[in-house]
Amino acid sequence: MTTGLWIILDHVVALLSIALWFAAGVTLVLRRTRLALAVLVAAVLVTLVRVVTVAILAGRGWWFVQEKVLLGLPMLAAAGSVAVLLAGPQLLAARRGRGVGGSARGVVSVLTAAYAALAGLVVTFLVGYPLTLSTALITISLVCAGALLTARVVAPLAENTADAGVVQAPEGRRAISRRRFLGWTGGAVVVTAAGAGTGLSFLPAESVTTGGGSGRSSRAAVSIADLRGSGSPAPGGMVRRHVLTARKATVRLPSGREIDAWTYNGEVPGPAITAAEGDLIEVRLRNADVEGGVTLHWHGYDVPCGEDGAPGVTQMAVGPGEDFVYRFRADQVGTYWYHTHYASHVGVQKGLYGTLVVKPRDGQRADGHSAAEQVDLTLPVHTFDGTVVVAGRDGQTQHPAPPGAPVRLRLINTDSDPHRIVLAGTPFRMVAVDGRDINQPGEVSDVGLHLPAGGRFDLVFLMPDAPVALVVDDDRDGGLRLRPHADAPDEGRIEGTSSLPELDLLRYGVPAAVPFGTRKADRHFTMVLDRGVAMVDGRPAYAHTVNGRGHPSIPDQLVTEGDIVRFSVVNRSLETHPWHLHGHSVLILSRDGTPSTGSPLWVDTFDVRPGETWEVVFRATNPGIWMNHCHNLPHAHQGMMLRLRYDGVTTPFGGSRGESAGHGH
Ligand SMILES: [Cu+2]
Repeated sequence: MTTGLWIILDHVVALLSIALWFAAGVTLVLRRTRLALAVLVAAVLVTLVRVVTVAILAGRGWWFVQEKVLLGLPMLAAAGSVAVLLAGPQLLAARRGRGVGGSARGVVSVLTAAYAALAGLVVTFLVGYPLTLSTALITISLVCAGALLTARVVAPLAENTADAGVVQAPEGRRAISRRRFLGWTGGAVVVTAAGAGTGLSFLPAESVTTGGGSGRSSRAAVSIADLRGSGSPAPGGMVRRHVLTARKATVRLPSGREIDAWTYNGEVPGPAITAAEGDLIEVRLRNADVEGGVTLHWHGYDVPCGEDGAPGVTQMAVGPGEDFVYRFRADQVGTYWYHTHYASHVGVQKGLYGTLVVKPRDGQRADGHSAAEQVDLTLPVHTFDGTVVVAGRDGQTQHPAPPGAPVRLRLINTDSDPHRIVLAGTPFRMVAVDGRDINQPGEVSDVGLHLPAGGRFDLVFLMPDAPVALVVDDDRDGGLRLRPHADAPDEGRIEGTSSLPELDLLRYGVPAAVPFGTRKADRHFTMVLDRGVAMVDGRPAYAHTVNGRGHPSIPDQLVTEGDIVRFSVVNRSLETHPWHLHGHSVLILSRDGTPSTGSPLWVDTFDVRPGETWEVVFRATNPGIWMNHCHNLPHAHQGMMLRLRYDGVTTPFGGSRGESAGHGH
């Protein structure tokens, strides 16, 4: 069973235990003695089951259980034990016909166990990892406060009925005054602990984490404004000039439907930027009328930091009437894309994106096909108003492809959620992932491909003498069709795609040498992804968090140029998080402890699904301050975003229309 399923099962068992402890308390109050005894036994048993589920989760990683092991379960174990010791004997006696079973103490102790069970689950949902002393103090105080209040409410009720005779006696009165004294003292302790916990939560957090490396800056400061791209192409290369004007426009989809879009040059996707290796790409971005601002981020392309398009970090957002020129050498071959990085959760979805494809200079690919012979389609996958569209800029979803022709499909997921891709009707090879070639990709067929948000897959095959269908999300009516000749039937073999197994990229292709040693890292950062209450852009929110915090309160990760840097990315939440580091590709080492055994897998976006733990590594060779975030863009907007900062690099762009002021990302 996957860790994600164990997380869900543990939540279910926790909910059940809460319900049973409360039911035990209520049946005790109602003096349904037999029922109360049965429910109490059930509550204890389910609590023991919970110990098992938590133990199994602990085996998957400490991150998944820390607050349960250190706070939730001990609290429930303590309160539950007291409840069993106080209420149990009375209930057993009542069952044998002696006494009425539910004393005030018994009721209070059982209900306190219920509060403890509830508090444990609330802490998991609202705070999660890491557990802090502040959280523990506040939680325990609240449970104790609940116990004290319950004692005040329940005790007189119980006494009025069961112990009516005793209360009037002098020793009864002494007991009451002793209880009052204990109540006030307990109340004072609880308020003090809660106050201390609350105070601790306001302590300023670290602003930088060093990942075990040096934190002291010995370097002369470099401004991001000076980390700009090369001014000229490589020998033999040319300058590829573009002007992209961001403006609102009405755009017609392939289906014929018209939508209100935000566009580059009035088109969605924006102009296709293509270049040959060694060319210089120069793009002037203008903003006509997109309020707030726009930028261009070259997704997956390791440009110099000043060209990266991260507002408030590498530049100011380009407001209406303003412009900005990006310039960088096309020295990475492959399939990439560009998009706005300002309020990108809205802008990209509305159409501010386009494709960037760089081909080898000599026209020959590693796979031996001549570039000129290929049917070469660049295909962003984008969802408009709930409809998934797979089409190039011509909007066509039907393409001719002569039998025997080498075909390359460049799939780009421009959405915030993953897509499942099936290529039906031909075997194929996945020759590149995120623009980087796979070593000796084997031929596959009848497999599903999991394309993360922001990710790219290059698929290559020889066109058969029959139609080929590209099916997205198992929707047989959508997607793309290639036809060998005009009178070929429309239908490829597209039935039953949902049952095809998923191709595991960690076992695809053949191992090869990597350019640096990956066993020892100079710095190691762990990012635990979850949901929880956190400050996001200065406001409290039910955020998507990294290590319990939201943007911009997540500490910067500090690296030094040349460092080997390792990330452990852990997903405690129930949603998929496509993790994306700017300015670098990362090498996948393992998923859930299982090492990558196929081709070296270099990616800029990797999907961390619920319960998964990924280990990746990269060498810090591109100085700057780089966004490091979830590429589910609404998640990033709701806090799941931080910065990787090279020692000595500074930014002058932290002011208005920066990241904090405008949620730019
Ligand atoms: Cu996410």
